[in-house]
Amino acid sequence: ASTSSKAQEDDDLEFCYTLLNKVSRSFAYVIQQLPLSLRNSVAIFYLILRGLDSIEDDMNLDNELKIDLLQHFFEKLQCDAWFIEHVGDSEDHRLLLSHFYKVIRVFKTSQPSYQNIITTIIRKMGKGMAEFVHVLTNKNKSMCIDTVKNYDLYCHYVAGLVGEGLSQLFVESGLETASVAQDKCLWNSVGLFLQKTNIIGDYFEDCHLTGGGRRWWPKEIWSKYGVHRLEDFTLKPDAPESLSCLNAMINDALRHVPDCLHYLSRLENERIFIFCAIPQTRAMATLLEFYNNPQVYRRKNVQVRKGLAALTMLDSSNFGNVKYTFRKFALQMSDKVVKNARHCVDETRRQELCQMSV
Ligand code: PS7
Ligand code: MN
Ligand code: MN
Ligand code: MN
Ligand code: MN
Ligand code: MN
Repeated sequence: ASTSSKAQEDDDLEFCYTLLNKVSRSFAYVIQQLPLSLRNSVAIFYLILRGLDSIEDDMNLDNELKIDLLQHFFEKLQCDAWFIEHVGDSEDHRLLLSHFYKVIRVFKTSQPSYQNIITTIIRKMGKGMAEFVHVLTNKNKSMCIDTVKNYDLYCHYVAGLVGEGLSQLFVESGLETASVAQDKCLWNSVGLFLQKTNIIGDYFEDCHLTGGGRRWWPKEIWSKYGVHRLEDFTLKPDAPESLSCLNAMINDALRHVPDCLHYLSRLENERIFIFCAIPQTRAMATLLEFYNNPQVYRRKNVQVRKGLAALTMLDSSNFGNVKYTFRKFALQMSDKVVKNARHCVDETRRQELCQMSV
């Protein structure tokens, strides 16, 4: 019996890593960088979050059922055989949810303190996502996030909390000091910077594809730029106002950079540092690519150039390099601002950017 349960454990773990590689090659790569004592638990944390997000993202699911699933998802982590079929917005995501009992079995092999951290984060995130389900709707096309304050709150739920959970895992592993998990402002910013970059880049996909109806850009920002509906920027991607709106969204994301760098400066373990730093430098490179780029309004997946992406991987091994890379990208961005002064109205932010880069 013990050999067969060992075989099942190996099989479950293999399923998890295969799926992780399918759903996110970039996170699969950075998770590989982690010390062994954290690696499997963070990989499982990723898949659990991905499961929860797949429920949130499924636009064919009835909102009442979705709210119920989101709020109770954390309880499923205690049910050995739980899975759900036909939910998820892609084939891989449906595969994950329909075999979720495998993820749960691996989850249960993590140490109890790790399990508690993960469960608490999933409970808080599911509750938070449920509060925002009203924004996700095919029926009322005018629904969107209203204020920047609520935009930050949504991003806190879906990404800031990931920062909290990861920081707690780092501390619990004994590889980082308690200070890493203490400052909400710092771990929250690390998550918000990634999430906002994702939301800016997913404009076309979220507004127009797979049912549309995901409007995460806050009205407080976009309503100043000459459209009545968020999706209308696609009708005039090159208009100066449209580009100014995009730049304003990027400026908003850049608010978090000082806190992100501060968070990174507190990390002591080199492997944990690399895990955290690569997505941050990649996000900064992505924002540089997006700055004043009308393609964001036209199509899905505006990509960072290959060379730039590779550079962020190579350059993320220590704080000095990361600071240097951020400064370089910030300078290139402020170059774009000067060249496109006609499009960019935000002189204050331009000055802030330039100051940040000296
Ligand atoms: C546990 C490594 C390091 C302090 C699945 C990592 C959607 C941008 O859905 O796949 O395709 O548009 O491009 C990652 C903080 C979160 C925030 C968040 C879990 C880092 C589910 C990630 C990642 C905090 C909720 C993926 C924020 O983007 O999105 C682990 C410190 C998952 C992190 C969502 C988004 C991540 C995201 P999609 P992507
Ligand atoms: Mn993705
Ligand atoms: Mn998603
Ligand atoms: Mn989502
Ligand atoms: Mn997205
Ligand atoms: Mn995406």
